[in-house]
Amino acid sequence: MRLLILNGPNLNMLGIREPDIYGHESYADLCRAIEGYCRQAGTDFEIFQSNSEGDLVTKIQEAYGHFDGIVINPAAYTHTSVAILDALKAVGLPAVEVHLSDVQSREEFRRFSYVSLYAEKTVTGKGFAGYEEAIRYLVSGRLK
Ligand code: CA2
Repeated sequence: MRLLILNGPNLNMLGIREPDIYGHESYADLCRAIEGYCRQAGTDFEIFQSNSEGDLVTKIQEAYGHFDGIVINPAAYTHTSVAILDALKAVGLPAVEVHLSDVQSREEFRRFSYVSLYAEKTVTGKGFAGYEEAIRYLVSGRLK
């Protein structure tokens, strides 16, 4: 099994500001944690981060035939991107949406997610552990 882990805009800035919301750990720390979760779950993986909506769409398209599932934190594109939603629908791979923060308890504009219209599961407000839950779901729950 092979999972694609996608991270959207500004997640590469983790740990630099707003530690009260996103914690003190860096994006490199997040990647190390994801690597550990995937190893523990026994799955191959690739992590991709981009600040560009088009690059994320292209990466989702390229996942077709090469990956068995997608874990995606679309970051701000969560709330705006029909293009990412359409790309997920186009490839038809099982997908889990992850948010580090509890988006439901923040600003009104963070409450709606286009990606949630496709994702089988959404994990919010659990920090890095949300990625572990998503990976475990795809490896041992949804897929086998
Ligand atoms: O909670 C999440 O994981 C989010 O997807 C993070 C996004 C935000 O736009 C979503 O509404 C929820 C933001 C990504 C990181 O933003 C930073 C802001 C300041 C400092 C470092 C990162």
